[in-house]
Amino acid sequence: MTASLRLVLSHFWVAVAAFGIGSLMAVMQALARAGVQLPFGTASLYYLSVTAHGVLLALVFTTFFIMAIGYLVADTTLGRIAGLGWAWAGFWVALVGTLVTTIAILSGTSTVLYTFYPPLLAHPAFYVGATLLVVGSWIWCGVMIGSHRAWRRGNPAARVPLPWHGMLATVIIWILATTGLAVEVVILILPWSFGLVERIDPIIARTYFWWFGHPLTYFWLVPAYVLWYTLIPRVAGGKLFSDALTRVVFIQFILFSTPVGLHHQFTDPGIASGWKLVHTFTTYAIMFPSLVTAFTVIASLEYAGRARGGTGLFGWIGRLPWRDPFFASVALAMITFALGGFGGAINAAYAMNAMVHNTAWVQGHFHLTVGTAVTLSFMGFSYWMLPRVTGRALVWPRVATLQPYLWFVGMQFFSIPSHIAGLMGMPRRVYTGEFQGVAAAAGWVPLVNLSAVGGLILFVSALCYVGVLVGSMLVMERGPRRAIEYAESLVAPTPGPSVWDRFGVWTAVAVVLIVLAYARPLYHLHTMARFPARGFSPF
Ligand code: HAS
Ligand code: CU
Repeated sequence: MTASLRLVLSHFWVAVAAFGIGSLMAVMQALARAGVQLPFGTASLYYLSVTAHGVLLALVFTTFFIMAIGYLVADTTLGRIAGLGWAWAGFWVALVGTLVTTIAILSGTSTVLYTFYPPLLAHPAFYVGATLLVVGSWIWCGVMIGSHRAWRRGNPAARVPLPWHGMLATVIIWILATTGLAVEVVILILPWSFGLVERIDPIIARTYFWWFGHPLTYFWLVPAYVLWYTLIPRVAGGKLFSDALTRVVFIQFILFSTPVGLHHQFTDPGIASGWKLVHTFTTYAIMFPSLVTAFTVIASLEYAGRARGGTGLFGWIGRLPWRDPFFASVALAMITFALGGFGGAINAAYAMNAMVHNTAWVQGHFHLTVGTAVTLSFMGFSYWMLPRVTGRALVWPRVATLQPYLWFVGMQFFSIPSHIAGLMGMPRRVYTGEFQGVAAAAGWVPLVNLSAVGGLILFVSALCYVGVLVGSMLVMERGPRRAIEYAESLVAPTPGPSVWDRFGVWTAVAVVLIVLAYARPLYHLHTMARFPARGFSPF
């Protein structure tokens, strides 16, 4: 195996391990919330578990998986990863950070959930570890940009390969996003957690957090889109409908991912409502590339279905390779995302947000989006990638075929009742295990129980996923490696760099948009009389 592929696999296995542990926490939480008596059935252990679940899945699994995709795409499209030594350094820094944060959580001193909102106070090790994870990912960004530069020097007149175009957009989104996080953690949280300053301003901290938190979701989504656009049309037996539209989509994500974060703070005081409304509008702008994606990817699938003999208005759908685990994963992820995106539009509407904010609706929303649109795409990709990188076939192909369907069904059971319970007023992040038998919560109980059934199905699916991957490594012999090939475009891209390849210019425009969206509200927050809080931990 080449050195580059070893790097890809190392990131991949850390992601799978984080996924496995995070899933175990998830099923226990779903059962505990339904009032099933578990040995750890206390509120403090419940919140500890939710913290570990959120950090390991939303932050660790995604980041390591995306770094793996990035290196694989660099290796297979540019033919290089420039600076392997740096890449390994980044890997170890991120891994050590992950371990430090995980230990801090498991020690019971850092039950602050994955958003770590002050004044909830964690052990300093929690923040130091999280910082190292981000620093490791920055090194990844540096290696990715270095690889791009090296490739560009050797190929001044070439078009940026499409999968790489998407991954480079991911890198830029991540750098813009984590700037806000760096301000929050380095300037506000670390000095406070080490006791150097006594108080912290929760709203200012949250504002920097959501500068980071929203583009974080597109840092997850864009690599999934890279798989949808540049691999799935080929897996389905067709071609990508439009290379040009795809590039426009990736650039739009660079532009509009960040200046939207106030849509998480519609109910926060101290931010003028006019600015909140501005962020509603920019949020609707960032829905546009996803609508284009729905169009382009479905058009590509229709082309594939017809190439496979499908006729009539819908006859092509049945002809698609629904037994292929990668295809099925992405198709089910897309169907789920149609629902999740619809919910997102409701969240983003300034006035309607009041109906759903801080209710179980929100956890329903993000399990459809990051928990399925992204995660299920990554799972399917694992089945496609592992045999190609290791030369080992999948050990139980039928289990791999069934697994995405289980995830899909489990997630509908989990998420749809969560949405309904949210509309009925059930708060999010509340240990409902203690609500059983409470009259005011009576309406929620059947919905929480349905969610628990979903949690069990999801857990079986997660076991199948990890089992097939680990089993393939243990049982299957190494064979010849199959080539990694990307989808062709129906219309060949125009040769030579175009305006969509001008990443520097687009990044500069994105910075201007961030300044326009945030300068005034942040200036206002920093200059008005504030009443910062002492840190506390309820557990
Ligand atoms: Fe969100 C809260 C708005 C997308 C993740 N979101 C969250 C939180 C997370 C999250 C984690 O405006 C909770 C944060 C917390 O802990 O407090 N979200 C949106 C909007 C979109 C959106 C407008 N979210 C995502 C994605 C995520 C994600 C993607 C992760 C990956 N979200 C919000 C808002 C909140 C929020 C508010 C705050 C709520 C509150 O009050 O706290 C949009 O990007 C969605 C665009 C998507 C579409 C769908 C396109 C459909 C496609 C597939 C079509 C396929 C079909 C069938 C039809 C417009 C591409 C295929 C057919 C075949 C045959 C295969
Ligand atoms: Cu958001």
